[in-house]
Amino acid sequence: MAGNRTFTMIKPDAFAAGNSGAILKMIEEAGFKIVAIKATQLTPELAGKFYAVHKERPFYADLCKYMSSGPIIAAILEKDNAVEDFRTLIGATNPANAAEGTIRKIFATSIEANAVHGSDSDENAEIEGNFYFNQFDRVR
Ligand code: YYY
Ligand code: MG
Repeated sequence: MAGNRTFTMIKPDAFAAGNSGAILKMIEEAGFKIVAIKATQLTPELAGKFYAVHKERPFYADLCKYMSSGPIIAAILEKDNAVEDFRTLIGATNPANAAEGTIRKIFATSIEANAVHGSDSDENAEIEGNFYFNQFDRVR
């Protein structure tokens, strides 16, 4: 059975452009409830840990630099079928391929600066949420 939580980040490009509020509004209007949320900034080392699964990929170094380049918002979200429904809401990794009306289509400026992160599995949603939040940081 699909889980009911996912994890997101509003990335440095979207945060710096002042789009965090508009993105959170789209997320809430799509039926996701915020379970935990904070503004923070990654170090390059922490970005490297978060994206360790991509460490052999050619874009890894640039991704870690970019993701630590400015403030972000991290959040745990709750909804039935959360992981899949949130991936649908954000759209394809490359905004050029993202469907009309998706968050990345509206707010992303490039494949790297693609506005938002969304977990790709229930297991990773749990791991990624725990990367940022302890048990006292979330709604119970
Ligand atoms: O899950 P998602 O964010 O849609 O894409 P991933 O394949 O997990 O890649 C993570 C992250 O890396 C992506 O959001 C932007 C960046 N990236 C990139 O800069 N260049 C690529 N060719 C692929 C991904
Ligand atoms: Mg991914």
